[in-house]
Amino acid sequence: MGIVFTRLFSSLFGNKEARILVLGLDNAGKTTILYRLQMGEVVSTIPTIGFNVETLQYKNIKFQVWDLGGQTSIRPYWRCYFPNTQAIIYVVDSSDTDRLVIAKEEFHAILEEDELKGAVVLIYANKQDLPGALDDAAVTESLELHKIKNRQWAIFKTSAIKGEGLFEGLDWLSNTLKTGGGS
Ligand code: G3D
Ligand code: MG
Repeated sequence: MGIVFTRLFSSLFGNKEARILVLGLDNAGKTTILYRLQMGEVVSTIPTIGFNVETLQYKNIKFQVWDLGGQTSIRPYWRCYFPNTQAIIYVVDSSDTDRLVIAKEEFHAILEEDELKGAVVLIYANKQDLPGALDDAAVTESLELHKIKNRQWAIFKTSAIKGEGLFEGLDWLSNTLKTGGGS
């Protein structure tokens, strides 16, 4: 995955600082995906404001990960991480049907953020290896992805544990960013 990633992303943003946010509810598989990219050291910080952010830096591209949901009081601090975000990777536990409504609400709230208006969205319908996992069409419906306006998006079925589907999603993402999305 590391080599694939280098090929797809190394020349993508020139020297411009770029940010890709990896978001979703806790337990969706975000941290697993970050390690799967095998791009180097994942640095975990717990700012005094109290939410954990994992960062993976590859050249001028920062991947930043945190859990959505939970305490509303810390949410304003999320905005520190919004500038220069070209893409959002939204990770869903496709087997956690009880929390899909919350996953949907958190997702649409993030899309409402002004500073993220230009970001391209890649959705990972993760944990496809688990019995009872919803497929991409069902996750599309649950997240009400048809409501997304004025931005490019795509959904991919993944199993972070098995490493399946992640590359296909990143391939779409890099192609979309190359042709001017996420500006
Ligand atoms: P998070 O960072 O979004 O909170 P994690 O999620 O990456 O910590 O993953 C939460 C749990 O889900 C972990 O299990 C992890 O191994 C598991 N997981 C992540 N992706 C997949 C997947 O595609 N399939 C399956 N079956 N499990 C997955 P533990 O047991 O370590 O808590
Ligand atoms: Mg995590």
